[in-house]
Amino acid sequence: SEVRIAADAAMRESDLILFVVDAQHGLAPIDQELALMLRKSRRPVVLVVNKVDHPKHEDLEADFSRLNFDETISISAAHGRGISTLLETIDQLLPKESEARADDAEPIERKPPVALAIIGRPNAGKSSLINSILRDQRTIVSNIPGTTRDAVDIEYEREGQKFLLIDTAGMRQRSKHSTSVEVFSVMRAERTIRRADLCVLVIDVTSGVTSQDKKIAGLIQESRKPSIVVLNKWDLVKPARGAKAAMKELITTARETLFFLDYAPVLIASAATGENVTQLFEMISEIQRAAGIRLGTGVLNRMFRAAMDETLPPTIGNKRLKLFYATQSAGDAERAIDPPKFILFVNQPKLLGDTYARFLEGRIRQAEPYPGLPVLLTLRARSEPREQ
Ligand SMILES: Nc1nc2c(ncn2[C@@H]2O[C@H](COP(=O)(O)OP(=O)(O)OP(=O)(O)O)[C@@H](O)[C@H]2O)c(=O)[nH]1
Ligand SMILES: [Mg+2]
Repeated sequence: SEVRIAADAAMRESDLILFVVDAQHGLAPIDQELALMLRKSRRPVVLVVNKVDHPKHEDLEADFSRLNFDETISISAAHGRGISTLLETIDQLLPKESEARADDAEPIERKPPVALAIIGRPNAGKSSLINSILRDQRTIVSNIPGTTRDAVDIEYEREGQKFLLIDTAGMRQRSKHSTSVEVFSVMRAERTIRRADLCVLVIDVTSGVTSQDKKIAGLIQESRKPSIVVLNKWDLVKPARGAKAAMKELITTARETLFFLDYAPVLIASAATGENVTQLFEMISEIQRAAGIRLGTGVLNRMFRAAMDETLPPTIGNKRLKLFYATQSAGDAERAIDPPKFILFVNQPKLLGDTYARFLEGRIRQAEPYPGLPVLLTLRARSEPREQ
């Protein structure tokens, strides 16, 4: 009866049933019973006669013809006989993707998980921050062992949004005489940054922003990744009075030191007490929301034209950048957080220059601040439109 219950449950969930029987054993009463159930289920069935290890066993199949299934295939699971035929049959009988979908009561909303890379110097409190996040009650946790000894991916869900928290080993300075451990820790961090949707840079506020922190921030900026800076261990420096002002000052100093990562909001928190840890997720959803904001083509072109009239692009030789048309890219729906990307059709892309690129980026941010997000500019060469 256990077999019957299990088979019954499996049948109800299946689009196609592989009914496996044992050729060497021959037709058994349970086979006949199951065959009856399967017919009632009205699902497509392939009768798979297993253990036909040798062509001379093929007549064993005949025994099962009494079960009267249209599709019968003899195989040897142990030796791989008949498997490709079986696969072809499965492929033919399975409902196509679209039909299977129509069956579902409700289409599942596919919100891709946000990969959050937690990076920073050794001892900054990265693992503690993750622990503090997981301590929160609104969490569903499961552990996935990382590919390396000290990089761990943790699945985490909060208010319907899935996250992948990536804990990394502390990034040590790559010195002249760096050990292989140091080199690998940097390489690993770089790889982690690449697969992250958002980088959380954890800084130990008791030591302030060090040159090493700046290096890591530089890696994030160069990879043009969405980012948040967390000044951790606030509990150790929080004054009894004037906490708000102290907080403001620490944030201002950090922003000044990390001026090149100016799009990253700075949060002061304590992994130890849990203070402000919730705010991290408020920031993340704000960044996600901002990533969805698009500037209309009309607005964008008027804005660029005005900016370029006001501050002329630099000249290289006697050439000056000319903008013909700008548009915001449609974006990549597969990415959990997709930074805004603008395509500028110009006379010569190399005439832009870094300073002027930053100026244009600033103008975009005046129209739409895009907190936490890099603003990406892609320049494409177009020949001058000819006068009519
Ligand atoms: N007081 C205080 N201590 C903290 C806080 N966060 C972390 N610590 C302590 O700092 C030390 C380092 O914390 P970890 O979380 O292991 O740091 P980590 O960045 O993961 O370090 P590595 O994995 O070695 O790179 C531990 O002793 C923590 O208890 C905090 O917010 N406040
Ligand atoms: Mg750690």
